[in-house]
Amino acid sequence: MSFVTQTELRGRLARTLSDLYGTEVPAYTTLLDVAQEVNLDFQAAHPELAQTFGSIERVTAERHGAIRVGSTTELAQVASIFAAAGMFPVNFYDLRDAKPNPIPVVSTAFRPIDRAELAKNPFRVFTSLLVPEDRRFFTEDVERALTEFIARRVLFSERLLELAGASVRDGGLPAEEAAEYLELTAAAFALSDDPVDRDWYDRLEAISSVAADIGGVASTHINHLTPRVLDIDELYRRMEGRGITMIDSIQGPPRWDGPDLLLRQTSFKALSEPRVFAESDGSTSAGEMRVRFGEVEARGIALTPTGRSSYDQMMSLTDQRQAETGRPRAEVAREVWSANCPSGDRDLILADFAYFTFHAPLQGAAGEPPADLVAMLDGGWLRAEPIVYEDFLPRSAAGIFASNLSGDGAVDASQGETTRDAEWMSEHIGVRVLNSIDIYAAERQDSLVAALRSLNLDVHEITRPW
Ligand code: OOG
Ligand code: NI
Repeated sequence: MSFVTQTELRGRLARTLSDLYGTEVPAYTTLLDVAQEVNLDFQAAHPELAQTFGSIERVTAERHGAIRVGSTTELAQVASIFAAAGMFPVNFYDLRDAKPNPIPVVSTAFRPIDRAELAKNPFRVFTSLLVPEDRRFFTEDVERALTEFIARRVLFSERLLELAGASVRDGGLPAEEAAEYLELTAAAFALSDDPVDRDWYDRLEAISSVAADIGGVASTHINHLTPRVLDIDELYRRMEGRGITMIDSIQGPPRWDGPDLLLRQTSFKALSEPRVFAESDGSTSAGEMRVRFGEVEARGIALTPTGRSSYDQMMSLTDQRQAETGRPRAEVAREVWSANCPSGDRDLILADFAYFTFHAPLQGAAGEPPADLVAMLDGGWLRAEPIVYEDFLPRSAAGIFASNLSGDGAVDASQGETTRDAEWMSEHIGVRVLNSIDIYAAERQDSLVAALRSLNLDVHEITRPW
């Protein structure tokens, strides 16, 4: 019988969940159509540029999902289900102190790590964990009720966890078991039609709609699935043209004349979905819930710590100038970027602002190579390729959460926070939460060592900007 590798399983998992979500949220299908149109048009107009951040096949199939869970036990199970498809936790995002809307969760994203795996299918899932212990959001009583409710529910069946364990152990699953794994995973992430306890849900919603979405129901679901586009501004216009109201802005860096940095995202509110509620008198009634939405993103180059701190400064400078002048944010941001951001690959490398891989062209330059990285690039001994940003941005994530919330919720800022970090998360889920900077830096270094070796040079013999 044929064997399905973790890589194949991931591709099929992405497709299975995308099909499921399409049946649940029809506007998502419209979004996929428009994203596809935008990508084809962009590719026709700019064939070279279209492949800068990954092959067109990769970009077309690319999705990120978002899910939310209630306890570290549930998160550890999610970690195992995704490890089965070659996806591992990368980065720790704390959204509890996000401004202006704090969200009572900490998050990570499960994704492939290796370049070759990312190229085959980069499916990633932003996964948020509720923090019921955080007193700024939840009183002791609510914490206890939440923890008990969550401990009682079963999100993932024994069988699914067993299959996931087998795939982790064996590097994939026999065909029949792979199909079963996909079916059970899809079922676990489908919107349930079980009645929702009205009083309990409302009690949580008064505190935070995210808390209600996570701990107010007995199952979990895909919150959104996000396709990638090559021109997000064009997508925004076309969606509005189809009568779908987008959120006010595109989160992240602005559109400008220079290179695409990191990640730009925008979203639209999904329509209300019918849900059955269990009332306190024992009756059931039809109701509506509006917790899911559509999101789309465009990806750019990964930034080094230097580039990232400049990015954060440019964002705050933009906030400050916008507050002072009241001018449109996109316009202010463009101005800030033009004045502060390196505007081409060479400058990005020279300022150690962004990550690239280095390659020695087959038809290299003639003569003796110079002992300096930038001079080698200038002289054609080496070629640089940008590394695409595979992760998320906490500020954008909080903005995406917030723009789709039904109410502001209640936060008691006088209470101390509960410490949560990557260490804490790693310990509680039994898998190391990686830092994406280490991954990008290693990739840059390995590519440079290999390229230089093919020119008979040692990496220690040349000077470079970092
Ligand atoms: C996750 C929000 C964050 C993103 O793309 O930054 C996110 C959620 O709503 O559960 O998906
Ligand atoms: Ni998202």
